[in-house]
Amino acid sequence: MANPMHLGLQDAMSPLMEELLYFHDHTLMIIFLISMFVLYTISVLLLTSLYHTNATDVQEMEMIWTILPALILITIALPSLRTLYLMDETTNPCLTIKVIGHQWYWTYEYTDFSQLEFDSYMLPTQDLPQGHFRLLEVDHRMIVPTSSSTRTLITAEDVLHSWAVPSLGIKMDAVPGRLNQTSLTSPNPGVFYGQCSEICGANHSFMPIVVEAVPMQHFQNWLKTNS
Ligand SMILES: *[C@@H]1O[C@H](CO)[C@@H](O)[C@H](O)[C@H]1NC(C)=O
Ligand SMILES: [Cu+2]
Repeated sequence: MANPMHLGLQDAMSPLMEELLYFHDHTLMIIFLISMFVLYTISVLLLTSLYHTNATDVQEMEMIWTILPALILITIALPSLRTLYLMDETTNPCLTIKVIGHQWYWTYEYTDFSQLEFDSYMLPTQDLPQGHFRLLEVDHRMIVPTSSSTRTLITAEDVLHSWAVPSLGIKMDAVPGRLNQTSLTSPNPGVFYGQCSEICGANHSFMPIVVEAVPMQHFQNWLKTNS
């Protein structure tokens, strides 16, 4: 989750989010370099009388300002496409969980090994245990195992919602009548918070998402006792 006064992106808790953070830093550095160069050029032109020369007519200059931006765009496009295709990949997941958005709560369905289905509502502030996060904690968390990747199928029952967990690098639209697929991997145990990210009505801000990653053995015990 984000801490108070948090600037920038959340720490990466999945390999996918690491890739996204790397791409963000890479692109930001290029933007920074271009901005510095433009700022410097403008300053020089303003402070000196360089623009009285006819330097802009030079053929070589024409070549440079065509080829250089093309090269810069390629160094952004290639890592971007790589990450884009990585996000689409679902490599042998160990289970499938169906996530259904409702006005205004989420439903999770585990149907691989047993029939388990539950609703996940936000905990109202007056019921919040000491030390838990207001407007983020839910009554039933989505539990996943740490060892393998999980396939999540995302859809909605009524209107558009969006299932988003920033630290895992996931944001997927939940569209009524359609299924979206993404893979969720958390190598470490932990609790990850997210929120509905598509305006879906009056209680849009009160349908948070909590994903809890636990070791496989714990996950199996949890599944057994709950189904
Ligand atoms: C999910 O599905 C909808 C409609 O099928 C699509 O518009 C959307 O781009 C998909 N992907 C994500 C990442 O939300
Ligand atoms: Cu919603």
